[in-house]
Amino acid sequence: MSNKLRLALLAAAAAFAAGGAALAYDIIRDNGRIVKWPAGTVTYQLKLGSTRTLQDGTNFNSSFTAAMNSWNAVIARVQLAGTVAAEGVGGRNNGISEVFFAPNIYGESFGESTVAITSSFRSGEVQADGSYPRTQSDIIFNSNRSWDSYRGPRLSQSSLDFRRVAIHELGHSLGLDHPDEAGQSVSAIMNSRVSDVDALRPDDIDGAQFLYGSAGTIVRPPNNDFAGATAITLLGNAATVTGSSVNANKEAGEPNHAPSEPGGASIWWRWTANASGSISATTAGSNFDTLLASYTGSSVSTLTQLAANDDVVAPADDPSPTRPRTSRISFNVTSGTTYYLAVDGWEGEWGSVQLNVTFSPTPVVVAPVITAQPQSQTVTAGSTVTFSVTAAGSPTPTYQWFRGTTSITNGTAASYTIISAQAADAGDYTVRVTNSGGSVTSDAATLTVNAAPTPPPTPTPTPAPSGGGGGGGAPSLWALAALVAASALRAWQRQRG
Ligand SMILES: [Ca+2]
Ligand SMILES: [Ca+2]
Ligand SMILES: [Ca+2]
Ligand SMILES: [Zn+2]
Repeated sequence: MSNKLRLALLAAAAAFAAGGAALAYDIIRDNGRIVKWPAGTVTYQLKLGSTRTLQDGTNFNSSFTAAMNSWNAVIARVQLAGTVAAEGVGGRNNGISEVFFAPNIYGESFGESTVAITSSFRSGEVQADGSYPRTQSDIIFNSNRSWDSYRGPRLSQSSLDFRRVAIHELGHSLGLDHPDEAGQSVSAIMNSRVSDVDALRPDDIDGAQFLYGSAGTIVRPPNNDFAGATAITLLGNAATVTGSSVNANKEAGEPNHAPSEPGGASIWWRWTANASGSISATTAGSNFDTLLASYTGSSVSTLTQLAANDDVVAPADDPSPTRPRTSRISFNVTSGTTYYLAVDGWEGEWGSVQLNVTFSPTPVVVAPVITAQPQSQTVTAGSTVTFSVTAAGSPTPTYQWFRGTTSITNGTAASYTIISAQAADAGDYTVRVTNSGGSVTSDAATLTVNAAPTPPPTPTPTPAPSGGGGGGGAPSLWALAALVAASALRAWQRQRG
């Protein structure tokens, strides 16, 4: 909402830069002097009309009154008031401050980009504080434009939000100029162009209070400053903390909490990691358009930024005005280090903050340790044999069994079973237990396989069975057992003889 036509006595607006780096507002000056209303009530005649109901339920006169009240809430020596008058166009320098729609500025063109203008007059009597007194302000809204009244992001150029333009023009009437045209990059409703900013920003308030004093002591949030960051305690591995950023501001030297977003109303938390891992943090549940960033460091002007985010859903992914504008970050943490989290508001917005923090510890790696060794066993041929090992470790270990030096296919569990042990299975068994932390091999467990018990001897010696058509290979196991029985019988016969 540019005020391209700076009428007569407001022609000389100079850049203003006083005091600390946080000041960015611009004050209208004339002949080098501040121009402002004398202490008291400033009354405007409201000639906007009350008949049309706007999107937010107001009409133009009541929407303008709300705009006046947003300034009244923050300044002391002057208050703005309205008296509703007949709808119509006001008169230039007629001694009455008037607010109205008109297709031109007392006959002069609005120009292409101007949606409203504030035309002001002053007296030449220099006041005790060195300022000129403002005597009259007319605020003229371009009736060639399409107007409505609503909160939030601007809907379109063809549906201008009357309220934010009224707040802006009242700022001119109070004596504020455009900070962005004075070389500042601060977020402010006093910037020269209509934007998504729909309410006073901290910089606007600072400027108005410079001129008219504060409506009261501003109570900043307890965690407004980096040095006052509130400690977060995790329950388990998560925490949800709440706070208010109302009346928060930005410290000198404070970084931006999202790329290219200056913010302006930050509050701080801190958390000390007692283990390494990663943090995921969101502002879901907050009631305004947040910015969120994490840092390490010991002073606000020397911080190292770890992560920063404006919107969970970027405009490129969802251009709709209702996309979520809370923020989400994640970053790695090291045990023993203190981390700082700043929640700020886009363009200095503020409100109720909810900060949700989730900690994911890095898994601890413990190399495997065998707590119970496999045991040697002596069995009879044909028995079922199970070797077992018990091992601890993280991550959960894997197993590989060996007979001698040969790894056993399928021997990959904590126990290994031989269904029917035979002499050929005899030997030394070991198991190697492995995880990402290392591996350990068990003691050897020896398997001894004895021959199966012989059947009771019979009175008639039984000749050893032949291979019986089984070919010329080694005797079958049954045949081997029979041979053993036969030789035992012969020994017995020798003893008798
Ligand atoms: Ca007038
Ligand atoms: Ca702050
Ligand atoms: Ca955001
Ligand atoms: Zn302007």
